[in-house]
Amino acid sequence: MKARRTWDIFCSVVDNFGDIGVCWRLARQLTSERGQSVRLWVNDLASFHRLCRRVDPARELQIVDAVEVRHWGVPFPQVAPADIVIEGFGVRLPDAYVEAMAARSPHPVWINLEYLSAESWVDGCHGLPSPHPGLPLVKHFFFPGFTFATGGLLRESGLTEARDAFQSDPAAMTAFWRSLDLPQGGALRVSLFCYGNAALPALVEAWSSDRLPVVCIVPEGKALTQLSQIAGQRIEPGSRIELGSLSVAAIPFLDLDQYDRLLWACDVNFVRGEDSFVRAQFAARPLVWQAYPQDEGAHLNKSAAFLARYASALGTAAGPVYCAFAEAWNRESADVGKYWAELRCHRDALAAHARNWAGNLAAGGSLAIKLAEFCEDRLKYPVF
Ligand code: TRH
Repeated sequence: MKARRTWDIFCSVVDNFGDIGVCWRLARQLTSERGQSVRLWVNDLASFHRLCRRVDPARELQIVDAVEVRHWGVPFPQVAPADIVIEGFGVRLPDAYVEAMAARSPHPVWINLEYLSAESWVDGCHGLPSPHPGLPLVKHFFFPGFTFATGGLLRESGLTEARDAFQSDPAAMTAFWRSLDLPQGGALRVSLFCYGNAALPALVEAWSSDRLPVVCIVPEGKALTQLSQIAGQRIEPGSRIELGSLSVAAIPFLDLDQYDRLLWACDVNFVRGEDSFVRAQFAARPLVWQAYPQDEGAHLNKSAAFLARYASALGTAAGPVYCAFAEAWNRESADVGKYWAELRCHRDALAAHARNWAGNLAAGGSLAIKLAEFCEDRLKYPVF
């Protein structure tokens, strides 16, 4: 019998969607699969609403999928801290709340949920404690990752079955494309979710002049804005433009579960950041990842670490060209245009590999379950 613990998850949306995507997935899974009592504090409910339409941006307190969703405003209300406190991605907790944590008996388990990286140092840092400099509290670092020594990846139970059922059901696929007002069949379907990328014009050029027709499906956002600039015309969500062999289909920003279906339905997915990156891997379709651009090229190390893992089983033909393309995409180099024609010749190998990769991802374990167990151990055997 699992203990029903209370959780406070703190999420600060800065300028993108990954933080709330991850925190929302975690909150949902802890309640639905572990029966936990979760309160999710979010500073920006409007961004949250774009991922989950049932969230009302105007409400300070609401219950969504059994999660208590609270607006994280200023001043922060006086509340009793939960058994387990999660700060999403190093966000700073309200001072009064931290003081209340120190005054509580027993002290809450305090976790900093970190960003995902495939770099090997993560294995040694996952789970490390960091004592508070002035209060009797210890924070633990919890790292998602690809090996069993890390916290694993967020994966709800039933994900593989739901994906396989969708991908093997032509009627479901047709209904999905119809819901987006897009016809089915014919061209290679590519979804595009990226940061502004100086390599995009070269990729668009390669797609438009290729003999293989490509439909590029782009949710509203930075990629669509850049595509509009490249095309020299504003492309509205719901509209479609033709550029030689390339057809650009602009769609609205989808909610989280519909976005999953887009990843499941496309032949290739360009993704970014953290959460879409993970979901594209679980989609079992070839992916190209753009790491969140950081100063001094730290994102290039992240991309290289992932490629070293991902491409190792791709074989000597497809592996090098896949890596060359993905590196060029992250370096924002026009070389992507040069590599595209070669890359798409390896479509079958890439598709087979994506399927195997998705199957092997379970090796690192399920993040929500590992996190719940990690916290339960610390509640049973507290440090202070
Ligand atoms: O939005 P992001 O760029 O978020 C990033 C990353 O988390 C990064 O690590 C962090 O440092 C930075 O923010 C501040 O990319 P990410 O992580 O893929 O998050 C996008 C979320 O949006 C993901 O949960 C999927 C969701 N999404 C939809 O729900 N519908 C859509 O149509 C699209 C395109 C995305």
